[in-house]
Amino acid sequence: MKDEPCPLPDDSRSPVPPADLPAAAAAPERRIAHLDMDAFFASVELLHYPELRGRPVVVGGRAVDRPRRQADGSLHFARLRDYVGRGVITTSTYEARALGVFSGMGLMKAAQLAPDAILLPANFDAYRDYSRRFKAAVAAIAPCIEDRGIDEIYIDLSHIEEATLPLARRLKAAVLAATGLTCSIGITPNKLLSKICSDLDKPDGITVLGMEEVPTRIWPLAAKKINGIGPKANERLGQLGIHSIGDLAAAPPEMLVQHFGRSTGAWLHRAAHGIDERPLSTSREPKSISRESTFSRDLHARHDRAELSEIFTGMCLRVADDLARQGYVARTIGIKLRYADFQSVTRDLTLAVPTADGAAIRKAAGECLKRVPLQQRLRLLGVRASSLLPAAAAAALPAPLVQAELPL
Ligand code: DCP
Ligand code: MG
Repeated sequence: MKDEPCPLPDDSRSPVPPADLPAAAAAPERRIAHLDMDAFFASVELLHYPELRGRPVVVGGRAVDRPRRQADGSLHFARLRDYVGRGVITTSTYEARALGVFSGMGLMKAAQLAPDAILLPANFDAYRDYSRRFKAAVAAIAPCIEDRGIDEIYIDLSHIEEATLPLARRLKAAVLAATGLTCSIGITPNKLLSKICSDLDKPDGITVLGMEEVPTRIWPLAAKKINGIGPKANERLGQLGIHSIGDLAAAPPEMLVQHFGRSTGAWLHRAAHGIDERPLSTSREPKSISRESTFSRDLHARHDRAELSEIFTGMCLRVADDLARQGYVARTIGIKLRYADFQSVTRDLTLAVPTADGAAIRKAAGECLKRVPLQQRLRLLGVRASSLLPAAAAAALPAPLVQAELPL
């Protein structure tokens, strides 16, 4: 049974109002918050090692050594400069960021910028635990939540009768009481603007913004601050002389459509004007289940065939286990490869019959693998199951329907 705490969306209203209709006319203004934890993994580590507060600290992967207890009882923490390997930073404290060290950066490269920064291993169980705690604390005040991952949520505050600022402070206080951690909140009429705003006053910030403030407070920001404008789109916008969100808002929509296609072009135009009617998606159903692994050395499809094949099969079996444990079958199986030069490719295959079977997943993933170039060495391999269906619902599918879809 699924709890449905949010008001039901009105199906008669299209999620995207026609272009000639101002958004405000389509529906009453909503009040949506985006809440994002501050330096999340690193902040959880600081709860365990309070002696590190105020120091530059980075969290690496699982393979990084844990702090060692010394003879005098104190802990010995590893320094970035002593790290050798291919790990990357998952996150860093604000003190480390001041030295130029950010998420995604290779640990050895980071060591050149901040050799004395403390390096800690990631402890995902602890992060998941704190993630559950902060979400439960928010849900006790405002139950309509869209879970966006381990450290961020959207919250619909439209139906809560409390002024925005006191409510935002109450949410932050509840998160702090439940976890000892700070977060930053953006509150605006929609998800797009709130996501931008939660980042404007980090850490420990509250940013409230109305539509009338879009020109003054949003337009000066870089175009890539819009969630959905990735590095590639940003580069293409730059080539067109579009750097800020204001530049984008001023660009003729036809020009955007010409360069980015009809739907992306139209979306860019609307996003730049702060228009976003997407409802919160409050379902708890996962969209996909995946496993991936970065190798400790680059592997070659032919020379390291046995090793790769073992890893690949193991990954497929783990995806199958995850599906079975969570009670899903998947209709689409995909793979992801990253080559030695960091280029990535993905391929997927839609099955006639949804499955959670390890052998079937291995077979489908193998088919995908045949469709990618394998001359270069590989850094990373991943397997993903998507288009998920609850196993019980799939079992109830009428057999003729399933059979009719079997390939001949
Ligand atoms: N993360 C990761 N790899 C990345 C980026 C992030 O593993 N490339 C993890 C570590 C982060 C967490 O996800 O702690 C949340 O990501 P955020 O982007 O919200 O970053 P932080 O919470 O660390 O910092 P901020 O205060 O900027 O939100
Ligand atoms: Mg965060």
